[in-house]
Amino acid sequence: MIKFGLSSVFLALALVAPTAAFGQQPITNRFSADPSPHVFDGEYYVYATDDASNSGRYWDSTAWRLYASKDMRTWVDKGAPLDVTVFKWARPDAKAWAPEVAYRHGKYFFYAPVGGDKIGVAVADRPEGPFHDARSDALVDKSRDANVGAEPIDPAVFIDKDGQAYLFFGTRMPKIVKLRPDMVTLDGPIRDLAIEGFPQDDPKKKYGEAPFLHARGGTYYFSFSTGWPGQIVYATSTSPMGPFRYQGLILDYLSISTNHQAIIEHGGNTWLFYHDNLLPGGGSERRSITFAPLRYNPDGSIQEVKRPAKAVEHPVLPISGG
Ligand code: FUB
Repeated sequence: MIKFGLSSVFLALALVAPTAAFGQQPITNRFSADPSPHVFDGEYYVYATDDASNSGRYWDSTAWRLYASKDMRTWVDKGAPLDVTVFKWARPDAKAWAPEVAYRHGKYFFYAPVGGDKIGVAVADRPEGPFHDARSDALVDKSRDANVGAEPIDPAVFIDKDGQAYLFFGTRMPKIVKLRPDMVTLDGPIRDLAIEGFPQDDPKKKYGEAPFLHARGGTYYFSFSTGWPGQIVYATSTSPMGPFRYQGLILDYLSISTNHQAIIEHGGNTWLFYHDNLLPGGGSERRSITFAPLRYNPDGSIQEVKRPAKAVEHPVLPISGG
């Protein structure tokens, strides 16, 4: 029988503990939601809805939040890179919901749902800002544009390998519109995105919100939340414009009313970012961001991500101030 000394046991635990933490702990002890994760110049950035500054009764914060990390273990709170007052056309108390950021031509573009009926776009030279309004009006405006749906929120930008950029957004019906190379102008009509093949025996399997597109090989994966509460599910297509075919579950219902995901690939790894109820005092309006490895089967289908059964009891990662 091989005997291990206590010190070698501690050493072994120390070596495995950081990996085990992935997907089990919030990236910050500040309430935050709707992650928009990115890798810019080898550093990880997560733009977020700031649940810490809302009323606790509704998602009525008016600024977004940014967290950064060099190793995905220690995250730095970079403060508020943008607030709604940057958009002069917006009411100063307009709610700031799920953000998206895209990089192109040396600029960082911040797609900001403002007030539930408009999406603004701001631009900066650095990931942390300062961001300024890239237009003098909204990029998407329910009172101006056709076919924006009930709520033009939850923007997600995908830039294809041919350079074409697409903006996805919307609740209950996913919307897609091309962006011009300047990234701040719509190019053509806003269209409904078709998703076919939802299971006939499950009326809860439908599009709710949180659209997100990523590609792997020649396949486009469109993931989204099924509603309130929602599961994260996905559909696939051979084109970003669809039609997409329903495939299956990525992340099951949480204990809170919303579910919102984003997927990044870096260094050969794929990560699912989402929000959950992981912090003391948390709930549907006080969410927390975490992430987990996303794995594919040999046929390209996505394996379900199983969140820890008692995730809420996991300790909080250390955080340093920004
Ligand atoms: O954070 C406000 C809203 O909750 C987002 O826009 C939705 O995606 C949901 O997460």
